[in-house]
Amino acid sequence: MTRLFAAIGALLMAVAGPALADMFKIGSVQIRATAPGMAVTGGYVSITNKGHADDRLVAASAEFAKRVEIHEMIHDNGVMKMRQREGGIHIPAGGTVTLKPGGLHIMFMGLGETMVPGETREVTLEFESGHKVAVPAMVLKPADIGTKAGHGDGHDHSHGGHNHSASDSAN
Ligand SMILES: [Cu+2]
Repeated sequence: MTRLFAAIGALLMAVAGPALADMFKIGSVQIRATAPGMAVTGGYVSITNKGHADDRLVAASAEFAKRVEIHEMIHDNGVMKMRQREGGIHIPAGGTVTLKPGGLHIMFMGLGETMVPGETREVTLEFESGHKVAVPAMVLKPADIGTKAGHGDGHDHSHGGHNHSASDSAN
């Protein structure tokens, strides 16, 4: 029995370790800042599938939101509307999909706290292949969304030192 658990443990480590890092290249999630009391906001991220098989972003979750959905924008009689995207987002092998304002996005609903620019969070992305990836997220003013580290170039922009809001993150 012990041997079995050891074997499973080794297997899990193998799956969660370098193999996963090789599978995707994911930028930081950019979360749109909210005013106090707002219950909903959007998140944007660039995902590259480095694997040899197509995959699909099927779900996301975050501690700060009761419900997280994958949304798309549609034209409805000349009006842009958003709705939950059936079947998630297809990410072809070797391809990159960028979620950005006006297009595909992650919708965070039932926010338990205000999203203050400069703060960092974590968002977990779930793929059809079964991979779950926890991704760092940063809260940005709407004007800054897509301008920082949002173009899928994969560079690791770490914006440390921007957290001047520790005192007013009301929990
Ligand atoms: Cu939405």
